[in-house]
Amino acid sequence: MKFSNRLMERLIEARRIVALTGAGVSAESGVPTFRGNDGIWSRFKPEELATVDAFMKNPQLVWEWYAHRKKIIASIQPNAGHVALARMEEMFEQFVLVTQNIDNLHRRAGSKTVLELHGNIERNYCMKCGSIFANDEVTIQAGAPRCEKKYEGLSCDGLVRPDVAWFGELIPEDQWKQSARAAESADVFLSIGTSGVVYPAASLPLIAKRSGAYLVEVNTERTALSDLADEFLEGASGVVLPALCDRLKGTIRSPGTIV
Ligand code: BJW
Ligand code: ZN
Repeated sequence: MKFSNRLMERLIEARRIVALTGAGVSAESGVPTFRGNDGIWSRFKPEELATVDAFMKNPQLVWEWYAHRKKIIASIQPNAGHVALARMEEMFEQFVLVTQNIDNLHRRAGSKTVLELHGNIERNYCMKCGSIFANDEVTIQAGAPRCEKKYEGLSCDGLVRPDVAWFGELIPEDQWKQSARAAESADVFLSIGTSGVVYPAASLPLIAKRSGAYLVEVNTERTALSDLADEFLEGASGVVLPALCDRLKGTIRSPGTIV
């Protein structure tokens, strides 16, 4: 795969890289994307599964959906795209990975600086007392799991929910602030495998571009961002990213050092 001289120059000169990832990066691991013909939202209505109102109305249904997805995600592995991003982190002085994905595959692939905008499917929390629970601490029962923490001898009994961001909910403030700050100071911003329609995540490439970053998109299809991007790299992230990594290897000797 060929990469432009301009892209290679910008990457070699870059000190700060930000990569924003979406569901497309996990597609090659077997996690379905949300939009498009085979996407989750072609079969399920987001307002029936991914809002707090939907959860309060039918916690059992929403939990069944999450239990199914938790099972799929626990049984799959990071793919070559995840691994390439973890390798890239080692090559640059600062490499911030911002993900909309909740599947934890970036960390499992070895990425260290990961900001999670939409939460993590491996965590759950009590809506009453805020206690955090790992998946193996949650018992899925009729209705929905209940918090078993004891306060002054009495069980909390609050509803436990997955620690993910649903539509209409604020995304985690600390993750957002760090992401926006990283986007503002990025030399190169990579938008990978996301349709770029969900805000505020979708504003990160715009913030980066406005602040002078070189904007690169990796996607199997063009998106609303493509015309604004300085480069559109068409293809699967599991193919494009390892190729880019190989091209960078031998060009960048140690973080920030041009060979
Ligand atoms: C490949 C590939 C391969 C395939 N290689 N590529 C401004 C304007 C309009 C609306 C809003 C706005 N600001 C806020 C809103 C409301 C809303 C929103 O954005 N709505 C729009 C959809 C219209 N946003 C929110 O509600 C957010 N909260 C918020 O803003 O709080 C403030 C607020 C509060 C109250 C009222 C109003 C504002 C929260 C958003 C939470 C999103 N949650 C979900 C579910 C997470 C939990 C779960 O999974 O169970 O997050 S929805 C879903 O979409 C999921 C994803 O992270 C997110 C983004 O999807 P993504 O990753 O882009 O996936 P796809 O499927 O869309 O795209 C995949 C791409 O990959 C495609 O382009 C393919 O071509 C490509 N691809 N294979 C490379 N191998
Ligand atoms: Zn509780």
